[in-house]
Amino acid sequence: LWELMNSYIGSDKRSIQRSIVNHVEYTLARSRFSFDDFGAYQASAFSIRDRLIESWNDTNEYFTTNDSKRVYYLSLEFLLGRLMQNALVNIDVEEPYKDALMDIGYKLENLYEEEVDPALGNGGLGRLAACFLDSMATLEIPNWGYGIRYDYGIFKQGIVDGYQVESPDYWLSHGNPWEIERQDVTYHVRFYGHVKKYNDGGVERGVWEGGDVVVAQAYDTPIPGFNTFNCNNLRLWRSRPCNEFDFKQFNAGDYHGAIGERQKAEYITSVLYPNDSSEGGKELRLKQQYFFCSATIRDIIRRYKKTHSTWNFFHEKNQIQLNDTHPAIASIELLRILIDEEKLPWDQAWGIMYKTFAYTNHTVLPEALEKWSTKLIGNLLPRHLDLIYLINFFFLEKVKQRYPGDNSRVSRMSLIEEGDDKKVRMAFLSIVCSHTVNGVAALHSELLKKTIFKDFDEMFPGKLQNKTNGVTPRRWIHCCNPGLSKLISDTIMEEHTTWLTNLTSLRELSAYSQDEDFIKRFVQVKSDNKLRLQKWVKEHTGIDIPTNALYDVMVKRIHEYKRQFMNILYVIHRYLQIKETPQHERASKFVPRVVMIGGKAAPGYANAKAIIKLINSVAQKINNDRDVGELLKVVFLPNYCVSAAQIIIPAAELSQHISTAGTEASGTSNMKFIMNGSIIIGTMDGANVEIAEEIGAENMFIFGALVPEVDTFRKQLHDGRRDYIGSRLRKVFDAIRSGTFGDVSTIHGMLYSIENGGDYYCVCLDYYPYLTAQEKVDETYRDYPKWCKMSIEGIAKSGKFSSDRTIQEYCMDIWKVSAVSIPKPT
Ligand code: 26Q
Repeated sequence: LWELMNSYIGSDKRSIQRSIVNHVEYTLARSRFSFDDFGAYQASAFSIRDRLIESWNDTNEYFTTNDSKRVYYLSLEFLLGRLMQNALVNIDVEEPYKDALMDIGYKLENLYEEEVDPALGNGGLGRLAACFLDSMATLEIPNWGYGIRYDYGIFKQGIVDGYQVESPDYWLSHGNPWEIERQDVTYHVRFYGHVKKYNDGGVERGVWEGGDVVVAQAYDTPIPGFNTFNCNNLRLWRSRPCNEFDFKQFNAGDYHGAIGERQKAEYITSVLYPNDSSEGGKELRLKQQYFFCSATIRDIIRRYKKTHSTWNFFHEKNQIQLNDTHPAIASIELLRILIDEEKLPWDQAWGIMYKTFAYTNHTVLPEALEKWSTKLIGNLLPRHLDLIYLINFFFLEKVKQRYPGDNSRVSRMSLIEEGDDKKVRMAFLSIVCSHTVNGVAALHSELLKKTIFKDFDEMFPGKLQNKTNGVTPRRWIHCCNPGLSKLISDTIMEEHTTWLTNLTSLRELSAYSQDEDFIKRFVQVKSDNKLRLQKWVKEHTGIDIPTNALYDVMVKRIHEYKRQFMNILYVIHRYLQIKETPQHERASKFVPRVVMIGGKAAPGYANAKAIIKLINSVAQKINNDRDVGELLKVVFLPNYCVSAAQIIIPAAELSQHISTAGTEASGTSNMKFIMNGSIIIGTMDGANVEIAEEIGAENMFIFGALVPEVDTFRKQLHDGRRDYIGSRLRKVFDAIRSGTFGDVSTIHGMLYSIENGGDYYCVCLDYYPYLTAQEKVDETYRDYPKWCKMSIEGIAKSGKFSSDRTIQEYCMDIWKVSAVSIPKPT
């Protein structure tokens, strides 16, 4: 068979061209002699995929032969972004493909633009999963990601009359050349039904029968590492109807009814839930969670059984990481299979599960913690609810033993929240079922120990760890900012292949933060990127923005806690100030600015939508005020997504990360922005704290209340304090209400609430410190060499925030797994 196979595809121009043209002819069945950019994109993608499949196969075979320990990353979201450039860069053939395509009349950059963004995630959590996949492949960690192949990713955001309108993102409409459909990898997944219990020599076991059965089918996307032959996998599950089970209905003559039943099965993986703080109680969401967890656990067991005949080594060979509680039911599914199907004793089954799972928490906001009604679980997954009750019983026995008489602690720690509608606390369940739990930034992990997980930290000291997030510098420096990447390579005299996997070597740039030649080139790169963004803005909004202005950016999901609202209040203030200043004094008082804000609001989140409307209304007014001219422009960047981020972030000079202290678990765009030479204006929240530690507080604009001050202010609000709106803020509120920005009545509710004790996110507390920090921004920008020095120091000291560092820490402290390097084919 070896002889039959074309052994490894060459990287010379002719081989590349031949493979592309072959795909045009045989895969796309289009004419070799005329194909458009989209055809060229598809054919190139297939040609690249062929290369990935070679190393994918070798990698998996090698791991199996060597019985390598594997890590499985379970997530309901993978926000991969476009794959073509990433694949070319990682396998180091971007230049050869560029040349080969140029020769036959295509520009590679144009082909990149033909790819749809696979947007199977909401925001930070999904993008983190994607960065982790890149780092694990790069670090040669045997890893597979597991998730759902949604037909519809996160909705597309349009802006009509200033309001957000959502439209479906049917990303598969032109096919997906990156995935491999696995007709042969399928599992049956059961819902509803009933459980028969029996006693098996003292162990209670269950038989789960009846209900509905659907099929999970696998789709694989190869995940190449950077500068390695290793290629990992992302396996996404799609739901399909099950053939065996609806014969009866067909035979009874109910043809339409039977087809309808089949369609219900497909519905499970139709659409990603567009909420990035949990939305309570939707049965379909729980179905999605269990559906993919069940298929995943069976797949992992099947792989393990290929090389093992006992359960003794399961946890030593497999580590499963839960990306938040969304896949938490996976641990119960493993336990169920071990007890009911594999017939293991309880203690052994429990031990295997416990030693296999670890859980990452991404929020301390109590309202964002997942809770599922026991009624819902009991109906959909009856056996799992049994097991959860059993786990809770054993667990609470231990709590009572440890803290005799402390009843309030027992009810606080119970996995079940009592009440009319009893609920399972999924975070507590995940803690109890995992060997390790982690937060995503130092401050966040400390807060977990002090607040929502305090009792658990006391009972299991050391179980809660910190793993500060990171981002992949391959996508977030090299791909999105090729100019900067080249400047870095030239300056520190290293190939990008070296520093991109050893990001702390960026420190060498520090020596050049005041070097005239370097600064000149740095400024050139930034202004090229600003030009690129200027074009993008014109194309997507119709708005003309100047390039000789400070580019001030805030892009992230719209939330009250993130405080885009405070940003726009300041913009209004700045506008009013400009208007009050006589023309001839303006140039010396104000630095020209373009304020850009982008992000999606969850479709049901009224206040977030009202904030978007306010931003657009303010933009409309200011941009059309000839009197203000180019001194201030405001843009709402529509449909923020990974591919937009790759244009926006490299062009930013200032970026805003201004959440209320204690609310943003980490943030990851803050890391991307500093790597691209943007200075942060921000609060002491999430990973900003560690960024300040690394790059020095003097290289950021830090302001605002710290966590204890936030607590105090909230107490005062609670006790009736109402004197917190100063005169300058009052003026801004008045301007909004008086109709200066047209009809923005949707925001009036929020204004009223903030004025009347409802300022939970402390906008008024931080407003004045924010103004002061903004003044400092202007003052510094006027001293441009100083500004450049600060941004270069930021880049130089951003090395800690490579997701390679994060993954190394997970490997050492949680998974205890090491690299397995696939030998290069000869
Ligand atoms: C839960 C239940 C039902 C429906 C939706 C959800 C849901 C979906 C997505 C809940 C939360 C999310 C996403 C959360 C998220 O993105 N969190 C962010 O994670 C980043 C990576 O750790 C952090 O940097 C951010 O601070 C955190 O907000």
